[in-house]
Amino acid sequence: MRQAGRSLPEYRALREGVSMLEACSTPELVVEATLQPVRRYGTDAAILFSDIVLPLRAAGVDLDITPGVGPVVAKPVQTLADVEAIPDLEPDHIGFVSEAVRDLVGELGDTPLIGFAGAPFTLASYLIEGGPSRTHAKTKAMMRGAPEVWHALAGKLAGVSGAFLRAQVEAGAAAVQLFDSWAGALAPGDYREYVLAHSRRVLAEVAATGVPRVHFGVGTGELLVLMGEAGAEVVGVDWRVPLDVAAARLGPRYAVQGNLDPTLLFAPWPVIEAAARDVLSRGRAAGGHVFNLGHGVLPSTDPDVLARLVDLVHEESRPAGADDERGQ
Ligand code: 1CP
Repeated sequence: MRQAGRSLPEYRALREGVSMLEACSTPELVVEATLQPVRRYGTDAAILFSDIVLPLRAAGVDLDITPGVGPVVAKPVQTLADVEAIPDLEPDHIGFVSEAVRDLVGELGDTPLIGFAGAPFTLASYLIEGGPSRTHAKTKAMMRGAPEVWHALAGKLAGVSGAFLRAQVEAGAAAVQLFDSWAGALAPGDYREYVLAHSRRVLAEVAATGVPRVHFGVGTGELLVLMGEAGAEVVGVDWRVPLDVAAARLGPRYAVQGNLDPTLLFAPWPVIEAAARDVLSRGRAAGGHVFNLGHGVLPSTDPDVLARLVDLVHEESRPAGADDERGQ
């Protein structure tokens, strides 16, 4: 449940007067913000409190996360010289992340920690557009009009994200997720030509460690097979594609993750319950299923509804014969 913390009063209190990137760079705050939703909901895993643009900023790219907007880049990337000016990510740029991960693994005990990174396309879009974009028009213009600049940028970002994932796994993360949130803007042919090889390089960076790799994007129904081919064991699915349909596309080799529509959490409980049961039952068609929302938790979501949802999923997915010690 990405950004589950944002709907919590204890998260808002923790972040009072502290910018997002400052919070992500302070191990004690990272540990506390990561633990808050786990404490409240008893989820089966924690996701590191950080952001996909953090390693870029740590490497020296001038960017910030602006409240109500998202990542904003001071000098958008246009030329090969701009790409070459982006430093590679060195382990000592992100020592504070490694420290937070090590501390968290100690605090979490048996609860696994999921590390993550942004995929080259999604990161490139922020760098080229200068911030969030609805159309990704400049990004696509660079792909088609200056493919050598595009591939240099995506290659550089594959190196940054791969190094970021590796550092988290080396510090103890038990699984990783690669977020290509905006890849759904691409037709499959463009994904294959301009993106797949770069994302494959990121996932390959942690292949030898054996940690499960989740690959997720929004609106990626037509890309699920390609995203699996990029080297994931688990393919994240947003709420638009029923999980049994996703499973039929992917075949039994892959597990799926998802995919309750986050806006459904504003419906009356019986509606939520029926929808969650439907997700669980469709998920049984896949090689494995990690229950999740189809995208991040909206900040105005009622924490009590999330708690009830987690309890329902635990109740429904409890193995036959398990006793009440499950999840302790
Ligand atoms: O749940 C967690 O807190 C986990 C940590 C986490 C993760 C996994 C955050 C904290 N961000 C992310 C990933 C992330 N960041 C993605 C990929 C997942 C997704 O599809 O959303 C993306 C696209 C971003 C970029 C980003 N950072 C946005 C989206 C803006 C846009 O382009 O529309 C926003 C709003 C942020 C800020 C952010 N990151 C995280 C939090 C808690 C916040 C909110 C800011 C705050 O609390 O001040």
